[in-house]
Amino acid sequence: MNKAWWKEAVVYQIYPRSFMDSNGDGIGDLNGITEKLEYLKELGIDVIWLSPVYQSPNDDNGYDISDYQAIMEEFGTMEDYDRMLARAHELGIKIMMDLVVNHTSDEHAWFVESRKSVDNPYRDFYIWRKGKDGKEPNNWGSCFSGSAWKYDPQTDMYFLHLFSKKQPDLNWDNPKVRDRVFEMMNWWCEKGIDGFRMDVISLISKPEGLPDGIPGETGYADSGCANGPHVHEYLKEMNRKVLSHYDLITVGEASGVTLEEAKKYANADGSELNMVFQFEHTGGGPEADNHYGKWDSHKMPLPVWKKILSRWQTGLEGKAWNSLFLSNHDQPRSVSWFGNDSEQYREISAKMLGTCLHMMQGTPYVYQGEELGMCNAYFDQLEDYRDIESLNAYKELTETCGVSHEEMMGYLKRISRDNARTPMQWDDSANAGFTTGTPWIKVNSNYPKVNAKQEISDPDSVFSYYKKLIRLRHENEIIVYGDYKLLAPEDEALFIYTRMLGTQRLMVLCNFTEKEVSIPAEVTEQIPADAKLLIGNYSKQKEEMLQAYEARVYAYHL
Ligand code: TEU
Ligand code: CA
Repeated sequence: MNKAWWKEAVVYQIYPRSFMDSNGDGIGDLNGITEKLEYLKELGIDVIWLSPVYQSPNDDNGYDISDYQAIMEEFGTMEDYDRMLARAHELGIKIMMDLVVNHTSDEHAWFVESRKSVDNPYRDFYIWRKGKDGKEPNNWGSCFSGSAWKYDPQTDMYFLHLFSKKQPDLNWDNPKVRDRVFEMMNWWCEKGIDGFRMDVISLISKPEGLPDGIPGETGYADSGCANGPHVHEYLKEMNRKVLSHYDLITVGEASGVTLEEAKKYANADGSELNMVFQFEHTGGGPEADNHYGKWDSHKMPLPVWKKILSRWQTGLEGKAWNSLFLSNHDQPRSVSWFGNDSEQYREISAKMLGTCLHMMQGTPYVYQGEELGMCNAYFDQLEDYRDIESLNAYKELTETCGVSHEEMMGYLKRISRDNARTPMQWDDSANAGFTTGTPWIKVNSNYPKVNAKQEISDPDSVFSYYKKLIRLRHENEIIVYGDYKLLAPEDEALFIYTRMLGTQRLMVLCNFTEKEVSIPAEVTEQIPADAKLLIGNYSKQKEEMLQAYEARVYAYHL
């Protein structure tokens, strides 16, 4: 068992735009975060993953960066940043920066130079190609709809953008690009930051010759850039030139990553990253059953979902390290998607989901508001949405795929990224206490009931429950390091697993339905009479039954 602080840590993701507005302009900011650090201390988390706060024209809310060494004006100044970092450190909280280096903004100085002429020194910082028969160089689609190529009349060539037109992809095959990125990373490390979450790092190495792919419903093909030919070589170089010089926590966002690939990215030998985010359990893997990209995806049957998570639990055991998450700023709210956000079951199912995830092996990530059981936004008007992915997809699917307005509004209500981006609900005052001005995106209307102020003082709240989950992880080595084993894999309602460390055992029991379900005999037999109930989301248990969305964790010795 190889111990490491980042294996024992719990990470909290902040989406700054929606966290806390300190100056009434309706936009969350750095001083707002500093104000709320005590709240995070109270929750007990160890690390903050800060979504991008760099200078950006905000085509994709900061994931389009125009200067990596400057702070977005709306968020504050570099002095505000330094104050936030210092205060976090005083409280024993580490800061992990979002590193977005698959692409920059088209307003980044490198791109402004690059597009000027074919012999500009920055030309090869990006991926430029001639058109083919008056059309795009290949049939790749952008993740945000349409072609992944944009024509630039200045030099009569196209540039590649896997995301928006304002997010040109960097050319990682150019050693100068790598050096500039590593230099910038070292600059942040010297400032004293504690780690990096690396945006779509699995996409940085493009396949040789940029070949066409097989087109889908929209006429465009997946780029096939995931886990490209040189990605591991580049990450090893990054590790040598940056990461290995500091004591950092690193996680690669790796859409399209397979278990075999993850063993390389997150190799226990420390040659690349600490861990990756994989997306198979959120519908991004071979088990997904959708055809309009993610939009018409369905909640997977529980046995399939258990199989995926268990494959990652056991597959990386001793070889690499897992990250654990159910939500982030790109996903619907976890209680709305995996649980049940009705008035009756919202709290109980949010606690059950927290239990199911936090008792697994890996480093857990809590997305802001998840600890309150915040729900999807359920916006009724297209005008309420802000997210570029949602707005572009609305246009593409209704205009070229024959999806009706009603159908698309339904998809957005379930899956739009804006569901996770409504303001943090701090209290029951106007705008949930997020801003004294007009919020940049609507506040979820359930804030009078669902808010931090109320939950902090309630020992039975989702917040208090998450606090306990986090404390338990810090106090019990078995939760961090124990081996994992799935029980009753075919059970359609219950997710049951054990954790094993020496003679210690944990038995984790979760009911994913609103029905009462009996616990299989093979499971009850294993739990000795003197087993201790470590945590549970009901005040009264029934011996052989799990109640609606009930979760229990027993601890015992063999
Ligand atoms: O997301 C990467 C990614 O794969 C997204 O396309 C994701 O699949 C989608 O948002 C799910 O709906 C990262 C960031 O997390 C995201 O916010 C950025 O927009 C994107 O990269 C581009 O930087
Ligand atoms: Ca503000």
